[in-house]
Amino acid sequence: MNVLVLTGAGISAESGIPTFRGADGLWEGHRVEQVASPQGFDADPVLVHRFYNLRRRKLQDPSIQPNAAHVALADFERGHQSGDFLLVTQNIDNLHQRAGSKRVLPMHGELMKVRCIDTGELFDWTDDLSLETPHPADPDNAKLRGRLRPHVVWFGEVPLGLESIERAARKADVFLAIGTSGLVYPAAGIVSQTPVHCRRIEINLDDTPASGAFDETIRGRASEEVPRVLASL
Ligand code: BJW
Repeated sequence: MNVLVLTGAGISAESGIPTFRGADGLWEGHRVEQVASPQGFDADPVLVHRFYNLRRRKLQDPSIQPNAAHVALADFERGHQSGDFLLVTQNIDNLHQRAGSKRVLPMHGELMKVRCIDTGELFDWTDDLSLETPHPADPDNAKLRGRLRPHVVWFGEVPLGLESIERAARKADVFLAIGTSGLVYPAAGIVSQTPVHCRRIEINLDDTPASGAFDETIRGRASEEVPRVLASL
């Protein structure tokens, strides 16, 4: 049985990380596009750096920990011997990895990494980032200051690992979408790449625009429903 899982902000909500489009959506007063697009970054890099700095700091707060849904996915992967497994996450937090998941594909990037705007080189990162941050490759070079950006995929940019995702979708026997609003593409279109025989299961607090594409729609909290559904597979 080949299993493909897609997770979104809802799976981390119960770990204390706010969703994007919920009532308590991130960053009071700022639309997602304002802080998550190359145009937003060009228009106000200080604001965008601040947005990601706050999130990077919060992710390192000891109170933010993987919840039962993250742990259940990691446990399932460990015990899954009879087929392929891939966990595609739209989340830039590292909670799946911290829960012990190995085959994780963070299609919208990773908050704990930064990228050189000029070369694409990646660096692990725990600190704040600013227009003054020295470049780790050449810290004394003043021209390279401010040439780092968060390693995240903004609107209009191509998500990571799309070929691997499509390959996994085409051969999936089970597709599980957890805590995602189904509004952002291409993630929202993965369900339509799965074969006819695939069992498609959506776990979410509410209906989403994608719900109609699923065979089973389970309404409830990820921390309760994910362990239950995985145990039943
Ligand atoms: C719970 C829960 C609990 C809560 N238990 N559930 C018109 C039509 C189609 C597409 C487009 C279009 N116009 C433009 C586009 C493309 C655009 C797009 O999709 N826009 C739409 C908004 C219309 N997409 C792109 O630009 C993408 N790139 C692209 O298309 O490139 C072109 C290309 C593609 C393929 C090949 C070649 C070229 C890039 C998208 C990048 C998205 N980036 C962000 C920011 C990442 C960095 C960061 O985190 O800051 O990704 S935006 C933001 O949305 C973030 C998320 O990963 C993403 C999805 O959000 P998610 O995870 O679904 O969260 P929410 O908050 O929306 O939903 C949470 C859900 O959880 C809710 O449903 C709750 O009910 C539920 N929930 N608690 C269970 N306890």
